[in-house]
Amino acid sequence: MEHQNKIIKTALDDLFIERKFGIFIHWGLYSILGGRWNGKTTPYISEWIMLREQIPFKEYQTLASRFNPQDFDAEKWVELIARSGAKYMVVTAKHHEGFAMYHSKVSKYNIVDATPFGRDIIKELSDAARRHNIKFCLYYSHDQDWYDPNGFGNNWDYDPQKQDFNVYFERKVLPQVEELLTNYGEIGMIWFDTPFSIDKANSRRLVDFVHGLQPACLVSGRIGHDLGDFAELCDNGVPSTVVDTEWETPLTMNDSWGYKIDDANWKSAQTLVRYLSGIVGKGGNCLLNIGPDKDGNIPVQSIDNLNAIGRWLDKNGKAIYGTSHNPFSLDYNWGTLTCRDNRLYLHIHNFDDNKIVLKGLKNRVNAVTVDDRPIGFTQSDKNNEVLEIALNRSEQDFPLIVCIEAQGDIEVDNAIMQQGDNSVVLEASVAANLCEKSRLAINHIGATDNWIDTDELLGWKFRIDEPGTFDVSIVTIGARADGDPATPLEWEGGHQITINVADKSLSGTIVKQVEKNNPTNSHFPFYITNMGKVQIPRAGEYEVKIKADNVVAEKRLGFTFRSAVLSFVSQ
Ligand code: FHN
Repeated sequence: MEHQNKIIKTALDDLFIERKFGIFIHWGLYSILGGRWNGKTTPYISEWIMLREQIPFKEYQTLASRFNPQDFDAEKWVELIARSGAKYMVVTAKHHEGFAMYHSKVSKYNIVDATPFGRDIIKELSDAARRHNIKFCLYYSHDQDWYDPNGFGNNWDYDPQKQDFNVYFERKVLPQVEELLTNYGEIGMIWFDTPFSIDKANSRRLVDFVHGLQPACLVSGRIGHDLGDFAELCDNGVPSTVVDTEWETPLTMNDSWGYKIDDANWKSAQTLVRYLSGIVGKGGNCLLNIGPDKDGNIPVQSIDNLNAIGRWLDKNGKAIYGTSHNPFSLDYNWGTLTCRDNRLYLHIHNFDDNKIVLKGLKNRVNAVTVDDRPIGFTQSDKNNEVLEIALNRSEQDFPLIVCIEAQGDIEVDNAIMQQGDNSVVLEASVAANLCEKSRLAINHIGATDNWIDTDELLGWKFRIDEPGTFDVSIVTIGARADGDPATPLEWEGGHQITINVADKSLSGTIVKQVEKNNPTNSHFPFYITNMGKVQIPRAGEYEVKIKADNVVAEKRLGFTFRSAVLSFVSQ
């Protein structure tokens, strides 16, 4: 056991310290449909079309006879992935539709036996990945299988009462996982997903089975029952502050994972680099998705984005690979940080001023550089704590990386302080939970889950150096009550909230007064309620407490609280 733990630790370090950035590939029979069925566009993500449109498996399986992606070229795909700066890739070997994208002896419903194409793309991609030093990993839907009579999820062809998950698990899952871990060389990770029905014993069995076949193969957090080797955050989930364990976020480039003709909601390369930098700053890995089409072509928007990310990483990779997360308790309003040894990398996502303020660095600074060019800075003598860096706004194209070379190992003051614009941000994820019997949890987008009770109480201590008048606002965020990944976000308001700031109480009702772009995650916008003004007349340490006097929970969401913000108005 100890030996096995060591092997896993080495594999985790390789993936989560050194590699940081991977590419997800969703490719299957659903790619032929591109999200359209009977002349209409299926809502949400395209690889769920079989379930969404309740397509009988007998009809759906005929898609296989149309699968002939003549343009597929494993070498070209992997070359692009390598050029993007990604260091690992995860390919769907079998998604929820139940179709194996490799030559399986267990089920004839596979790409070699059931399509005119007849080639094993997993074999071709695994060979190409090895040539390019990309860690090769596989996605396998171990719980949902809408083709197998005993797999989970298909209740339009099969009667769930008559299904026996164990039969599917024994006859399909275990033998197919064995094929995947036996016939394609070293597999870096196996990405299980949607553990909706699997019991703990089977999750455990599958983990042990994987490690028995390949001890260094990591098991994703979505195996079920928290038995994975690392945490998998929700789709497109970016936490608000550092999560101090190995974790990964799967990220879409538009909204769908599988190819979807009518999904034009592409993120720009700049947005994607911000996601990558924001995720790495919080200690995670970014797994960015591409959904090739029925002919084996990667959408041109994805190709352009990957090339642009690669150019950014060529220049700035030192601030990503091999780094550790932001050493401060919060991100700054200008962006995030990473560090290695005595170097701090500032990832500047936005700046309105011509300078950046960094508070709380205890070390003296030797030099500040952008692209190895020294730039001007001042460091106040008092505890070295305020560092101001002069920046030229024209350098704002992409997250700009500023490198601080400090004297000695980085040491920081982790108190919550005012930002450069004198505002104070109090994130739910770093609050003290002051309620003994709390049922609250912080979810993968940094908001409270389960704030339904009125005895919940969160609090923070923070420091004010620039006293004055502040506008107090509360930021909430949407969530998915039923846990269905393929539905839109919901939100609940109408809660009566009291926030006590430096001994002054403000009460109000949570409404969507302002909708604001969430700077680190376009999928989860912020809804802001203004609560009023407070005066903090003197510098010093203060407290904020927040409680709900009444919570509306008709949709079972409750108060999805993300942060309280004190915006500086005047002195
Ligand atoms: O249901 C799947 C979905 O199709 C896609 O594969 C994503 C990727 O993270 N995982 C599930 C939803 O969370």
